[in-house]
Amino acid sequence: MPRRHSRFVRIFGTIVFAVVTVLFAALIVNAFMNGGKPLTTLVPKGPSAQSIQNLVLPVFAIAGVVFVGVMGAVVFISWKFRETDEDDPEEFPEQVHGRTVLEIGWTILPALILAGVAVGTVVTLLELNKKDPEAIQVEVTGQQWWWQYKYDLNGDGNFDGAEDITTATEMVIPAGRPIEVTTTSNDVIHSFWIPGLNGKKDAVPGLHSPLKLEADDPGVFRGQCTEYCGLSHANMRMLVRALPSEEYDAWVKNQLKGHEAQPSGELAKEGRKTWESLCAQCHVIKGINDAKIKDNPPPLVSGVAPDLTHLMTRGTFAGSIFNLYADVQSTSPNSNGDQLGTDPTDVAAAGNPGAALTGGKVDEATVNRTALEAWLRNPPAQKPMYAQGGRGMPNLGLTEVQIDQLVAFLTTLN
Ligand code: HEC
Ligand SMILES: [Cu+2]
Repeated sequence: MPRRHSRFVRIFGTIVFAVVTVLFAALIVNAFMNGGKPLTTLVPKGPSAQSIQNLVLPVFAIAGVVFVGVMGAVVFISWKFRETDEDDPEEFPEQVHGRTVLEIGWTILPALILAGVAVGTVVTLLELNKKDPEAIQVEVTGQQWWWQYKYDLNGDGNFDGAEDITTATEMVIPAGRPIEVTTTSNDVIHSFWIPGLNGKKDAVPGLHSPLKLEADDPGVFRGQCTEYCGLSHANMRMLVRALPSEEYDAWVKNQLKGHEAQPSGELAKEGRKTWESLCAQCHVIKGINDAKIKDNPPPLVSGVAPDLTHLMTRGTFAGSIFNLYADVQSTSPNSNGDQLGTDPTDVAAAGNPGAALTGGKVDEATVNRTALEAWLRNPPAQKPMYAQGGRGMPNLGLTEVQIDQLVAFLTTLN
């Protein structure tokens, strides 16, 4: 008795095949539509990302041709040589062996394709890793769950000199100039990734790994830690702010300053006192406790908390998950409708410090007090952290009066 598939099985199989094909095609098309995706890898905004793109597109095209060719052949052959009513299921098919030209062909062709891809890959890698004597040196350190940036401005190989900069959460760079980043970590393995500017680079404790970045134009570029690093891994974002050259120079000049003088205003003066008694064991404000903290590192696994010297020059805080400046309406909200802008020229979406970015006056009306107060009231409620284990900022049980004082003081840190 010949074995036959029922009509039902055949129709069902055809439908499943069609659905899978359509879904797969939709997946590919969706991947190439960039609207609303701040972390797209397909819209390069700098030379390194462009080199990667120049490699990815042809490789993807070749892979696509191979995929369609092989799958097409599989479908065609399955259909052409399918079992029909005339076939005798007991019959043993004719055995064929040896087709030298074909065998050599399908051995050599893949080898040639892979060799071509390898050449392209090696050339791209060399290009991405080329040293640039003009580059600005920035050491990027990951820790649970935020990023620290140190700039070696005079190129002496030391990142902690008086003429160097330490900052957190946001990396500020001049547009059109190469930056040589070195990634490392203070606790577990993280991974630094700004898809608009380059690929990923793991941040591994004890290792210093190079990564070149450059933004073609001013704007803000989003990133996300891409190596699972514990509780708030998903809330460990990064933000690169590329500025026109003169604005960057002004930013540098301001970052080099400290805060020796008392702030003006009674509330802010009280806030400074509260800060010195409750916060100074962890956070540095240059001019106030930078010397002291060197001998008494913070009680944290990473041994460091974000530098707050120029807090108000940043648009975001706590791993770039909250806007420090009022939730200005983004002109390019992402597909979830939130404020993670997708357009690098949409600076407001990343919290806009305005004049404060380069040391000018903080416009208090635009400060996102709600988010800042909520953070001080109970940080682990805003962002999951394991503070009792020395990972993250603890709830310090501040009173509303202390919070008001602290906000008054913090908003003087331009
Ligand atoms: C035990 C150490 C510790 C103490 C004490 C502490 N903090 Fe923090 N703070 C942290 C850590 C760690 C983070 C980073 C949290 C994150 O984003 O994952 C942080 C983040 C912050 C941030 C966000 C900074 C940024 O750029 O992302 C602010 C603002 C802040 N703290 C203010 C304060 C104030 C004000 C006090 C005192 C009332 C204080 N902290 C006390 C450890 C501490
Ligand atoms: Cu991480």
